[in-house]
Amino acid sequence: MPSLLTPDLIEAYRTQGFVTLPGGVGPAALAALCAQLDDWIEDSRGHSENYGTTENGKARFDLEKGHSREAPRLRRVMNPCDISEAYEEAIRDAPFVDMLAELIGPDVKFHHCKLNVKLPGMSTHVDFHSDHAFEPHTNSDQITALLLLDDMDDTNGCLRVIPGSHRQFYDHFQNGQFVGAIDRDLAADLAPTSLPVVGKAGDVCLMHAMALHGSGPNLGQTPRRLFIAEYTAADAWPLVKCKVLSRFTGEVVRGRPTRSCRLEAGVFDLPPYYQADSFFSVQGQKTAAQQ
Ligand SMILES: O=C(O)CCC(=O)C(=O)O
Repeated sequence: MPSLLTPDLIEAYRTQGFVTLPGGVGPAALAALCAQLDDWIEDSRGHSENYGTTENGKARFDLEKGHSREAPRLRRVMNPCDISEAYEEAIRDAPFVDMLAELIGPDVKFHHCKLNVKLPGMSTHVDFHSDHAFEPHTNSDQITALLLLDDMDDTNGCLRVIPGSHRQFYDHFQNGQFVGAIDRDLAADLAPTSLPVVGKAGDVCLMHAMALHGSGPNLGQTPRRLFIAEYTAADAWPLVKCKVLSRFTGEVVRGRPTRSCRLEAGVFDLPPYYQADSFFSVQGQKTAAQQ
């Protein structure tokens, strides 16, 4: 298969820790992903607290505080691939999987996925963190694909990434507690150096799992919906119990399975397992049922 990534893009990924490119998914698949999510948002009107069940007993649908029938605030769907053909197909067959295989492949394993939704008026935001801090592996060939389901820019709370931050480990604990985010003062210092992931629906941002990223609330008039899927090289093995377990966790989606385990040197903290439905609670943001 011809390469989907130019040498410049591969170099940008290595130096900045992320690249954004068009064609992450085709138009028909994009329409199917959006239609499914629209249905779930409609359905959420009938619920007043988190609902649905996932493989590890957490709720599948996570509602922001203030959610109501009139103004739904569905902020996250855990592993949509477990309950929707469109999402199941995407985690295996979307072009973005071939793209990321050029960065961490040829042998690639699926880890988990989720939808992060910020409709206009929602206050959900994401404090700066790395995905590695939540799901560390034996080596850092670990990548997060963030597929834009809507056009995104700073007006509707696009993702922001701190370039070069993937070269070191950052502390995500405060007073001995895992808080799922870096220190607030450090975040304030680093935020001005962050770059926005601006793009059109169908574009994908491929981000190193150690890259620090976050995003503000949606202050605009248009939705901001991201499909987020995490993958590792097949010889990277999880060091902790998966917090967002999918029925497809560990499935090899490109290349071949392996028994080998590749170890990379480094020292970092292992996060605890948490029972909270989503990482928004770990970062201190309330759900619909909490006062
Ligand atoms: O929704 C976003 O802006 C980023 C989401 C994210 O970083 C995450 O869910 O780990």
